[in-house]
Amino acid sequence: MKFFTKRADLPAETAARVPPGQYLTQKWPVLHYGPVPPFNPKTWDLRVFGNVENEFKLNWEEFQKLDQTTVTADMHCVTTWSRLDQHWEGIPFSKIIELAKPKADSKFVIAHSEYGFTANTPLEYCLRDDCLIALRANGEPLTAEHGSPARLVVPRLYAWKSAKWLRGIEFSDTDKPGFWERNGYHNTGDPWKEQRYWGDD
Ligand SMILES: Nc1nc2c(c(=O)[nH]1)N[C@H]1C(S)=C(S)[C@@H](COP(=O)(O)O)O[C@H]1N2
Ligand SMILES: [Mo]
Repeated sequence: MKFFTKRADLPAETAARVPPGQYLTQKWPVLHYGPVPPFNPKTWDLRVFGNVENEFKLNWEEFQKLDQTTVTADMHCVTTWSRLDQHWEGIPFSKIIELAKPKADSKFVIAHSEYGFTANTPLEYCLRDDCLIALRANGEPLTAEHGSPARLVVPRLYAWKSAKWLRGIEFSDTDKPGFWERNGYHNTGDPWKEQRYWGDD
């Protein structure tokens, strides 16, 4: 079987789910900049902070105990692969909103990951019910390469926004372009509008 399939070679209903310029992949590629960080459950925590009524920090034990949800969503990487029907399990982003109570003028979410990686996302995409902090993918705990123990998943934007090895969520009234956004990638990154690089509308 071929690993990458052009839209033109797909049945119409599958092709309709693959954004322009993307190829369907059956296997799940690993993509990131820099090394894979170790996970230590004794020292791991998630810090939620910024323009909110209630900043908080949860350790691994506390975080895992939050109510979980499942999401099935397609995944689109700007390097042109798309994977359909990824199955995610984890903490719905709405839980973070409920606990943190972002102030009314919060417009952006900045994900903070190990080694200083950040990714900015307009808050509206994180308010959709397909946004979550995933702990499991396709029936298994996240592997180290795919972001263990916890990663953000923002299915409606290119996958570089889905920060692996998540350690912090910041809410902000001003935008703060993240690692890829400062290095040539579009600030929003909607795959259906092909917002890949700086200068794409
Ligand atoms: N911490 C961190 N998360 C990251 C990245 C990164 O460089 N560092 N790269 C992003 C990119 S470019 C993509 S396409 C997806 C890929 O996720 P995957 O390796 O699970 O397929 O992770 C995103 N999350
Ligand atoms: Mo990517």
